[in-house]
Amino acid sequence: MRIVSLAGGIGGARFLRGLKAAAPDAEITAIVNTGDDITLFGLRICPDLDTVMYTLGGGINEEQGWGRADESFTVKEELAAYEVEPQWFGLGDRDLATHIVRTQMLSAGYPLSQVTEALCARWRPGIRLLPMTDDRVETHVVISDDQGRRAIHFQEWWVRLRASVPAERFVLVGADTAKPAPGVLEAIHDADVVILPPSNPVVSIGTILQIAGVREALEAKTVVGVSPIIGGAPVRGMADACLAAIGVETSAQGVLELYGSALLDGWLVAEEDAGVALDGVVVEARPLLMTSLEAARDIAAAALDLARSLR
Ligand code: GDP
Ligand code: FO1
Ligand code: CA
Ligand code: CA
Repeated sequence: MRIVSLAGGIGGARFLRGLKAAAPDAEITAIVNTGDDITLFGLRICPDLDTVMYTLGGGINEEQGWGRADESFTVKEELAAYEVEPQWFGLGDRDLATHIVRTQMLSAGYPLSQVTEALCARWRPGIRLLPMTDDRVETHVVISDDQGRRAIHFQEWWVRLRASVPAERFVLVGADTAKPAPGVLEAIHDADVVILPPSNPVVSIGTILQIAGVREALEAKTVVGVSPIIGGAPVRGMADACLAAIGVETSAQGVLELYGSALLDGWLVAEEDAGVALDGVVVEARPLLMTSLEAARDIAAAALDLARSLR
């Protein structure tokens, strides 16, 4: 069986780990958001790709959900001693090696998709990781503060401001000319089943859907989504601030309507959200907390079962 899953960072990564366990013989391709990517200190950082790669490769900091296990921050301390900015982004020593290898390969002319494949030769995530695009796209956030109305990088809004300043809108800089990475449309076309994991519907899944041709390719497939919103709140992170910015209610119903019946065929919601409904989409209620690998596996198995029943 060929499975395609879109993915952001933590929610996508934990779901994919469950999916691998639920379908050990399947060929799984993850199409990963790169709108979070940022260049700091001359290094290209791809948080969502790295979160998925480290999580499936056994190198993730499990408690934090991003970054490396057994991490140290000597380089960060040394940069701070030089008073160079930004100091609000936590780059660990082990993690830095990944960014150095990536930046070196990008500078030599390799596209991000090939760089990702090279990094995965070490981590062996057991699935194929594809960046949504090889082109440079970055999510920026329009805010108003004492400096007036301006756009800042998504990481500054998320990490430095913790989404405390309302987002007026998100702009995916570079999206108008970005092409899907090699293999993205082919993987969707060849997939038996497509899954939208419980990733951020605005700045993870919503971003991938903005890449030319992706939404149209998905609409031709059997697509099952898993709600990242349980009982009117994100399980973790600040997806509520992202949904508010685009005028969508933070609820399993709100995200279902945002994705819509042209994209979704099936939608898994948590048991407390039973009653959520939309014409043209089959909704099932299940425990949706990924508290362990087994719990994530059961959610993935339920998504696959629902997809099979809809094909
Ligand atoms: P990020 O890029 O690291 O923010 O990660 P994603 O975009 O992949 O996923 C973030 C979303 O995952 C958040 O909106 C959370 O609500 C959701 N999430 C995290 N853990 C769980 C969980 O255990 N169950 C469900 N249903 N959603 C979760
Ligand atoms: N998230 C934080 O909240 N603080 C950090 O200092 C931070 C550093 C960081 C470094 C590398 C990396 O791959 C991820 C990192 N993240 C950090 C997580 C990440 O940037 C955000 O959670 C996501 O981009 C939102 O999906
Ligand atoms: Ca992300
Ligand atoms: Ca469909």
